[in-house]
Order: sequence, then C-alpha cells, then structure tokens
Amino acid sequence: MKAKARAHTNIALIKYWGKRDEELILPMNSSLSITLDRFFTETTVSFDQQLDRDYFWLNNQEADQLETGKITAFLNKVRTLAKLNCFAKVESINHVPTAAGFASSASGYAALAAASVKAAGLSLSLRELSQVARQGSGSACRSIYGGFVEWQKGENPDGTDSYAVPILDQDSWDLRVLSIEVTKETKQVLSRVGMKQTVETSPFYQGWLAAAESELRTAKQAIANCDFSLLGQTLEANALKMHATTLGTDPPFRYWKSETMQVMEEIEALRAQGLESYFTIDAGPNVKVVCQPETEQELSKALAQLKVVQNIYSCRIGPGVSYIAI
Ligand code: 2P0
Repeated sequence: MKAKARAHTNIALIKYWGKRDEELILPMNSSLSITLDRFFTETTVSFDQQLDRDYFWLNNQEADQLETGKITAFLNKVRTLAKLNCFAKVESINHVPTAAGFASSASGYAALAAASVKAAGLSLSLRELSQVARQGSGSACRSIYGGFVEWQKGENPDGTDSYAVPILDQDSWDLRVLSIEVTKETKQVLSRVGMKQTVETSPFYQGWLAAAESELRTAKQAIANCDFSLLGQTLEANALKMHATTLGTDPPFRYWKSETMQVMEEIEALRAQGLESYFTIDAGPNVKVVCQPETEQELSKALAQLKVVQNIYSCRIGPGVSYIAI
C-alpha cells in the first residue's frame, strides 16, 4: 500500500488557457509542451487503515489544512477508482524553484497521481494515468511523458478522451530552455483564476481558441521536421496571444512586468544579430527562452548582462514519470 514516484515539470509551447469543465479539469483547447530534466517532484504515498485522515508533508513540513484538503480531494478520485476506503500519508519533496515561476503543480500532481494509483493497487496505462493526473492540475497530465507531449482536449463531457500523448521522445531533438528569473515576487493572479476570468469576460477569447488550434498544427509540423525557426516563431506568437487575452478581461490583468518586457526585447535584439532564440511566458512575470545547444552559452552570457536578470536556470528536455524503489 506504499509507492514512490518522480515526475518532472513541463513548459507549454502551445498554452493551455481556459477550461470547459472546472471539476474534471477539461480544457477549451489542446496544448503542447516539453518536459524538462532539471526540475522535478518526488512523492511517496502510503495508504494505511490506521490513519484517521489524510496527512500531507511538503518539503519535510506538514502542510496546512487548505493544502491538505486539495490532496484529499484528489485522493478521493483515486480511492473511488480503486474502491479503497482508507486514508493516506503523502510525503512530497519539490525540486522546483517555485519562486522562479516554475509551476510545481504539473510535477506535483503527476508524481502524486503515479504514486497514489500504484499504492492503491491500480494498474493503469500511461494514458489512463495522464487522465488521473489531469484531474489534479491540467498541465500535470503532460508531465506523465518525457520529450514533446500533446494534451488532446477531447470532446466528451466525461473527459474520457482528454489526455496527453507523447509526440517525440526526449532524445530525438536536443533543445534547451533557459528559465530567466526577473523577480521572486509571487503575488499575481493564479492561473486557475486568471483563465476562468478570461473565458468568462475576454472578448479576445474566441480569437485565442481559433489561433491556438492552428498554431498547434504548425508546431506539430515543425516538431516532425525538427524545424527550429518555425517552432520558435509559433511558440512565441502563441504565448503573446495567450497574454493578449488577459488584457481584455473585466477587470483586466497582466502577468508581465517591465522586467519581463526587457528580457523579451533583448531576445528580439539578439535574434536580429543572428543569435536565434524564442521566448515564452506563463502565468507570471518570468521568461523562458527556447534555444539550440550551440547558442545556449552565448545567449546565457548575453542575458546575464541585463540588470533585471536575477538568475538563469538552464534546462534540457527531460523524461516522463518513473517509480522509485522503496
Ligand atoms: C500551460 N498554464 O499550458 C498553461 C500556460 C499557465 C499558462 O497550465 O487549473 O496549474 O490546475 O488546471 O495546469 C497552469 O495551470 O492549472 C498552466 P489548473 P495549471 O502550462
């Protein structure tokens, strides 16, 4: 009744932005990501008849009631699937610098899903596991696989056709991601809240949906041909459109800060000089830069010169979920 799993973070090249079902976490649009090697979560789950409730320890500290409640809500789905009626102790170690704008929810729920289904005695395919992880946090379904991954939005109201599929494995195309930290400030609109507000109030949302669909097709074509320029132009355009939707909400909000813009402008300037890379930004002010191995060092050196840059984390493409012997 005990299992331990590791899952890595992922960064979306075509963003997931908006839900059609809040409870099952079903997205309005399909998305595409790369799993990263550097940041991951390791989680141990033990189901135990002796426990009087679920316990959640994060980074060796017992979590508060609110955080434990979220874990219980997720474990309830696993208990229902496994027809299990006992509580669990969950111990998670996050090797993710959350302050640098790396969401830990993707690696967190992917590791929790993998460990909890195994501890509950279920034997699921990776596709089924991605559907379970999705119900903890949407982006977590993509972290089940390594390399390049598509989350197919599906059409069914019950979510049975909304899951991740691997589209290119981690060793097939060596891309690099520089995560540029410009602030450690965590106060911002949570992505869950931000995407809901966008779906409900932004007049730009229909435009986003149409564009995301065609950009996904282009990105998949670029990946099939290992066409870096096409993939880069597409992922950058997609990130800009996602952020544009937030400017149209009521009330409006934005994730960028002036520091964000400075990094974006520097990427454009370096590109004009022949140093090719492309930026993407998630639900926060920090910037991720996608580049090729041969220019990684030079780009990193150039970006480190900017006053606004506090830290640069260099990442490679990483693996999918794995189990750890205990
Ligand atoms: C993504 N983001 O595709 C997009 C781009 C943020 C911007 O997935 O509500 O933590 O738990 O399903 O997965 C972050 O949102 O949201 C996210 P929930 P999640 O990576």
